[in-house]
Amino acid sequence: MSEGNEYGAGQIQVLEGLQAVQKRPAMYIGSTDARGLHHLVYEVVDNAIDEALAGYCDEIEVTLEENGAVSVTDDGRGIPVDTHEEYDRPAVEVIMTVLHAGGKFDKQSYQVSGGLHGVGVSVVNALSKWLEVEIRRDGAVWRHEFDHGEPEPDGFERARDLRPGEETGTTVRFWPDEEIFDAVSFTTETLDDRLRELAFLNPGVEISLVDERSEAVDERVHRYEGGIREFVEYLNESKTPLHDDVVYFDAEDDGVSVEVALQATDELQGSLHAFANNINTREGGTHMTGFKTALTRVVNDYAASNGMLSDLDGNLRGEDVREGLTAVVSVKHPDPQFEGQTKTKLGNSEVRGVVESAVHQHLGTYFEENPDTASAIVSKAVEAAQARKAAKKAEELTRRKSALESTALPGKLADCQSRDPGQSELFVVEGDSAGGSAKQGRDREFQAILPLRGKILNVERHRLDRILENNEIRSLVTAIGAGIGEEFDADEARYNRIILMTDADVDGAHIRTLLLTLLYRHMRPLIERGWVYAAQPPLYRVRKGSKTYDAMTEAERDRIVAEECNGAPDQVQRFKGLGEMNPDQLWETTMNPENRVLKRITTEDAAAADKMFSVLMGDAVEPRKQFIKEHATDAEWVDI
Ligand code: 0RA
Repeated sequence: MSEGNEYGAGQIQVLEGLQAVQKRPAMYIGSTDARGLHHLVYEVVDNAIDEALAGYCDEIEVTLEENGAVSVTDDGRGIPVDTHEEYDRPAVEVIMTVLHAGGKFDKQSYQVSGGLHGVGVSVVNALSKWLEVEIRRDGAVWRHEFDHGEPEPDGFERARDLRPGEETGTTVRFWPDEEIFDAVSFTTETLDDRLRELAFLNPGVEISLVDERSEAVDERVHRYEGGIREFVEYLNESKTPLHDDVVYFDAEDDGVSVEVALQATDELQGSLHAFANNINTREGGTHMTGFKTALTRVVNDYAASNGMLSDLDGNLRGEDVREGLTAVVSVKHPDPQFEGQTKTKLGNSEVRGVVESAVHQHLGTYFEENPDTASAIVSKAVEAAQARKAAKKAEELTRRKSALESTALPGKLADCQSRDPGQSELFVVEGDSAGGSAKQGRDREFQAILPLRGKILNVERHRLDRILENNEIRSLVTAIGAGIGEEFDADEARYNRIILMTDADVDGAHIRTLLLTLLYRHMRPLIERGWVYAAQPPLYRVRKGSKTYDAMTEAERDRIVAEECNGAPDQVQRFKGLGEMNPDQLWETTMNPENRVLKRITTEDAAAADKMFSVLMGDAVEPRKQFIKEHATDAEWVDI
């Protein structure tokens, strides 16, 4: 084929494959929002991790370039460049343009291929307006270029010889297509959380993130020789562990490898994280089930044979055993099956038994050999069971009085007229005065207002029975109408949008964090369904003649003053709180769906969110200070 416009049969097949991806990107990467965008990076990194798992790569660098590109460099073997027989094109071109082509090359190792990732780097190419690849292998540096997935006719070249001692590897540099994605700007924290996680899961591999987009170049390097042991230590940094050693073991059976690390803390929340082939299986699955079953059994066996169950009449439940326990379970499977809404639930049924017997055997042995650790973990579970029984008794006594049991809505709620949850929104408003303005300013057809007075209880530090004694929390729970904790059922929610409206100051941020902690810990499905939002009231109002402009940030205010008012505004007002706005202003700027900006709350990274809540809301003071210091510049808003 010498002419660029002559297509052979192979070429047509290629284009059809990539066009399918461009037409229905969500089928391949889940969505075209920020989450999908970040998956592009993960897909390329996963390919580099495959090289690491095969033993050929130990350094991966992700760079956010000033020019809008992301580049991923690894020191693996390099993508093959020899001619692919079937297509009569360089192998790199086939890998970049044929769906799932990567898997057809025999790489003889576990691959990160799964439901979520592993679609192949060709998908990244299909969704990029421009992609360049540089390959260092076979004694030379090779390059190729792609325009919206299509190979540039003269793009493939052998650029130069490799210098003596120069390492092999691959650099993939791509510009995501803004016609496809809602937005193409990457969030450093989101990438950093996932890269850190990958570094824990793949000990010895150095994974760094370089953000070159602003003057002060930001570089973060992750390398953990200790693997998931260090992951548990990291998760427990802001907590108080009940024993010094992190319990760790690994096993392999039936081609499935299992690794477990755990450590008990004095927290009320447990923090369990399960991975399959490096994929964070947030929805759990067979590995998680196997782990929980064996853990409960081993702890019960130990408690029984050491006479620790005598006061309890009954066994320890799973929830008792997991209270305050931080654990990471990581399995690798040659052919993982991912299920569930977000394809993050491991389905392979045989994994359950493999994990269960590995945990039963190894944790049992560990307990025998380390009685101090065993007794710390088991005593905590016994305490949890005792507290659970006490709480249950208290709950039964107060049940009839409990507002939760009655259908009466809280008196402070100004409900909306609509009874369709899909249409209805609940504004949870800081303070009675802002609540009053919101009630007057709202569209009562679909907007309900619940004013909360002062700060709600910090739920991170109390069990559910104490939490439910708090009036503000009870009002919120009844207004939403879907229960709380284990009983929570999102399908019962009376509103499919819960909008937290707090002042744009430190107190407001604190109240919002308290509310988010409650929702995250006890009504998490609301967040998972994308039903929780933060309202974004403006910070400034600028007036010039008869025109007014609202600004969300200082930068926006400065732009308005310069561009709209020629540097001479008649008035610049700073809104100190929601209460300062009259009902009309509040409606126009913050509540009216036509003008307002809402920020959807997500839990993209459960481990990071979990850690953030422990750090911000837990007992330990030092990590909180550290966190606030590190994030002082972007403390304005922390996405969970
Ligand atoms: C196909 C086959 C081999 C490696 C790769 C693809 C590969 C892909 C990417 C993507 C980013 N970095 C990568 N590194 C390698 C095996 C090569 C061999 O057998 O030598």
